[in-house]
Amino acid sequence: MTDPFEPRREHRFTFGLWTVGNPGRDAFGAAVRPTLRPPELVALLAGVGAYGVNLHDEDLVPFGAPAAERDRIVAEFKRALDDHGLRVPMATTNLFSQPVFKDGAFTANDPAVRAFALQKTMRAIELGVELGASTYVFWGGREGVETQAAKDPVEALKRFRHALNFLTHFCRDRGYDLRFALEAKPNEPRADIYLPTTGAMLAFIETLDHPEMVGVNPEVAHEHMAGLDFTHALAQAWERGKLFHVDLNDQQGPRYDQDLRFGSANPKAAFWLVRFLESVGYEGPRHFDAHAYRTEDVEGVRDFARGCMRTYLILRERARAFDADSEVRDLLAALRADDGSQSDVLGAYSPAAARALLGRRFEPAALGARGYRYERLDQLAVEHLLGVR
Ligand code: GLT
Ligand code: MN
Ligand code: MN
Repeated sequence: MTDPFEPRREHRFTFGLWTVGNPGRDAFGAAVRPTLRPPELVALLAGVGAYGVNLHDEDLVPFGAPAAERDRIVAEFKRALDDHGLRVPMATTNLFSQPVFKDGAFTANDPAVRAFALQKTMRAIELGVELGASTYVFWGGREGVETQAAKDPVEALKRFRHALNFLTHFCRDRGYDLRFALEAKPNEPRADIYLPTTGAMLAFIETLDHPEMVGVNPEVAHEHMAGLDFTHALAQAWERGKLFHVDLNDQQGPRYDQDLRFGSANPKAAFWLVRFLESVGYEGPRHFDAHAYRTEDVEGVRDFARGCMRTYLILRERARAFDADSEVRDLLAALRADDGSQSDVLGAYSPAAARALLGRRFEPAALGARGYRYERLDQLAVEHLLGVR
């Protein structure tokens, strides 16, 4: 019998080169795994059933590499992609590792740093387009401060807006069919990062020259670091047609960014978010921005990658079972019941509707006495999640 949770190409799962390629270096210790070369990472991902691989410019081409070396590396990488049938749906720029970006990139105080950040991003966009990417992610890791003395926060927003406008114009000039996806994070590596949540990004997008080109890339861990509900972030983005990409991983509460295996820390939150993505018909890539525990060798990295994808597929099946459960359906039908008696006042505003509403008598005590059966509904979700139903 075939395993229904075996990841396959058609599931469109993707990983960053920096995720499966993470050698386990952290703030307290050195690398614990060999650094695999990009073509080796392509082979590893193909071997576990992934659809694609995403990258920062520097994940592939070392910072400052001469043009001839860049071309050789890119050609070798493309051969590996072809040999293994992997795609590059998303690309991004590393604007955080080099010392030049220690004060940020697009929001840095030094105009030469801001200009260099734009140049580096234009070159990275060219690379992404060459590799066939259709989404370009912006994660402003160092776009923030440790002290409010450092930067005018209003000026910082203007600088960030200028950069994104410049880059959308650049893509249009070049005829690139690329959509930008902005990724929020509240802190780390800066003490406080600008536009710290998906909601903040969504408001900012509307102020751009080409808002239609720009959406979001919410990350589970980042919203959880801010103590927020991830599904709500997804929903707000989806409702505005702005869910261009998603970074799936996990996180234990509001602490440093853990980038844990998807669904490993908070499977219930993962259950709701998978149910959401599947029920609305999200068609973008399911990208895992996570890495294996530092205890793992390369085989453990494969376990990690398979685990992310399997858990997604298992939760998808669990969510379907929950929604097909007749008791769940009955409870939800009761919650959604509407006898139409308020439809005259709950439609669009009109002076007549306002007059009717001001004159209506309600029975708040009776309305307040109702039980909603959310306890039963949630227990049913838990039982589906735990596999006993
Ligand atoms: C970095 C960060 C991620 C971003 C990546 C894209 S790099 O690992 O923590 O959340 O998605 O720049
Ligand atoms: Mn993260
Ligand atoms: Mn991310």
